[in-house]
Amino acid sequence: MKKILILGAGGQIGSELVPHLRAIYGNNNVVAADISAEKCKVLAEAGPFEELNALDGEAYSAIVKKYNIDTIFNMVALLSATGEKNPKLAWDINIGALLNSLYIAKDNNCAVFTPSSIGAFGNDTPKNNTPQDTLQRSNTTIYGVCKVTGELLSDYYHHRFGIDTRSVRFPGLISYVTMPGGGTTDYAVEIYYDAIRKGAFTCNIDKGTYMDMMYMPDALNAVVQLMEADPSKLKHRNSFNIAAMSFDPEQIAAEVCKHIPDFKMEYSVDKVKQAIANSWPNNMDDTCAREEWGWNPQYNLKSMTEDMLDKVKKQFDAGLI
Ligand code: AKB
Repeated sequence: MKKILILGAGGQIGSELVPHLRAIYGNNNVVAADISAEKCKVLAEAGPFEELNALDGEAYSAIVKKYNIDTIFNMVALLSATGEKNPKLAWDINIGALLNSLYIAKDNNCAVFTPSSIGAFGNDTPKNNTPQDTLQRSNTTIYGVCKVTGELLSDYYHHRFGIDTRSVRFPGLISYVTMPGGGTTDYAVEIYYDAIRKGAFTCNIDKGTYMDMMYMPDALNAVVQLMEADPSKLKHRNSFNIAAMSFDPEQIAAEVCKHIPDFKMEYSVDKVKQAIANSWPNNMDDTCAREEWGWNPQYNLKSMTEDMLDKVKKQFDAGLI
């Protein structure tokens, strides 16, 4: 990875992946691109930035050529709950951006990273210790349909054209820089903000609902580790299960209570999100990622909660939230 392009730079992952990669590979070697320049002011001040609609193949291709890009991170996505409000738009954006990335990668000899998700699994998938290679046929969301399609397309471009495509199935990602938007796992971010702001939280996912979750620093390390992995060691490519922790709302609330003893949580379950959560794994088996490229997460629920509450409290004290 010498010249990197990150699409969707203003999103939850992109906004942290850009500075992470710039710190490793140099500011000028990491080009941030997003449909909204407004969202990316900080990123644009620190290094190259391009305003780009990833569905505009010509403009996208011109940027890849302009900077002599060799690695594309396609982080453009409409998340699971938002996708259900407009499935056609979700398909057009999620698959349109991916197809452009693959076509352009083929023409310019680029590697491509595209995130998949626990959303690539459905009701027929084994819920516990979900295997790397398993049933993905009963997906209940357009987001999931896009993720499965994305995995297949990326593997196809690798086998057919030799494109270096790689991917991980991200759990719900928890972070304090940019809020996620329209995901099923968003409650696990919102709880920390409401705990600091109000000492209380209304949870839209029911108690007893387990999902895989991950703290952003581990997610960023996973991306770099996978993209730097020796290709001869990779038996899989699109996409690796990666796991760090699995909890239900009661467990994260109990962890918050250790720091804010008066914290109160009540439930107002969102039926759409709950149905999606019910169709996803309780916890994934990530043995292949550990064996093929050394995946090894650092954060668990306890250490993540300590750090999240500390960082969100600092934002609150500074009047930023
Ligand atoms: C979502 O909830 O849609 C995402 C995901 C797990 O892919 N956070």
